[in-house]
Amino acid sequence: MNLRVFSVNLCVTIIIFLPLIGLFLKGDTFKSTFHLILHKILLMKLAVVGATGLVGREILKVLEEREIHPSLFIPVASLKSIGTSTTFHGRELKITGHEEAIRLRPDIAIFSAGGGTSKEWAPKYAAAGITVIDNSSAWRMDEKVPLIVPEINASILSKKDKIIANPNCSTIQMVLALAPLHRKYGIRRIVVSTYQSVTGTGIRAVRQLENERNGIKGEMAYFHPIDLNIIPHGGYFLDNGYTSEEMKLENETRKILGDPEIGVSATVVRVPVFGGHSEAVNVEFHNEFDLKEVLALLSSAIGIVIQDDPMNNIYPMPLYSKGKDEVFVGRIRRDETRPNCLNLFIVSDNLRKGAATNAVQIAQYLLGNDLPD
Ligand code: 2RA
Repeated sequence: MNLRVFSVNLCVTIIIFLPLIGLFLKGDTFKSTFHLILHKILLMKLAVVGATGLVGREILKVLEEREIHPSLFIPVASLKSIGTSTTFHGRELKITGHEEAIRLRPDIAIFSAGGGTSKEWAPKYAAAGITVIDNSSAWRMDEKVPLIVPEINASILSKKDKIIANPNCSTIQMVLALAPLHRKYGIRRIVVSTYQSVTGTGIRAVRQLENERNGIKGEMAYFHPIDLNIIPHGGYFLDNGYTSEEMKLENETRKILGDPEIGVSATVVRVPVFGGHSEAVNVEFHNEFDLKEVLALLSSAIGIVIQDDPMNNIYPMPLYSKGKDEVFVGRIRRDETRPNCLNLFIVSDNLRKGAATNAVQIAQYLLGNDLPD
């Protein structure tokens, strides 16, 4: 269906039904419901850039699950996808190009189309007054760009922020679990080894693993076979011997937790799984901790699910995190070799909380809050 026809239909439906809702709701309830509907449904226009990619498709799914119905929804993708279509809330919508998307002036554009596209186009959307939530690494370490995990630091957002960065998947799940512990005990140092799903590399890597499992010779996303293997190489190698993916974990963690003194040492490993990223994390605190209190802090943290009953074989695993929004934490135990040190195992679906869900949560925060100037 044509974008315009879709949005006109939706507006007409809402205008007809609003007075009917008013018959059942009185006074303030009606006013606040009216305001909510007006603000969140009638006025909100949303674009998703990279709508046909692995993360883009997940963003559409998360928006649908959360019953977010923008008055105008603009799926944007690269030149080769223009003219094709995608389905959103059961409606088929044509894929649009950037110029047309900017002309339609969405309130928010969620980008998930790679660093090059974000570098080039995010400033153009922002200059047109559109707030960009960017999933790539293009803007994350820019001092003027907030790097947001809503449960931790959405309160730093202001109306001036026209480009907002979504952190890397492996960072999001780690900091979500560590933030409540950092607030209480102060993190001195983190040593993390990751076991990252092929979905983090993209559709070519998913196909490589599928092909290898099925004995089919096909395109290689990695230099090496990934099935029956693990590859200690995520992103590209830098002069210091670390990979770009490792440095993201190090730098982004410090920025989100707001503490440049935290030491982070990361090793990123790609493993032949589809479901999510796993992380073995060793954390050293400035202050003493009590293990029961650690469990209590994690249990009450929003978005965290504790799976920690090893005697009954209960611990987080990527197979079971797939399609879920939570971050799963288990194997919580003291590092007995050093004071104030804790070990944890942290698992989450990198396409969900690690990308799509976090981006949609940022959009929801923008819509649900009157940001300061
Ligand atoms: C990965 N950097 O390698 C990706 C996801 N953002 O898993």
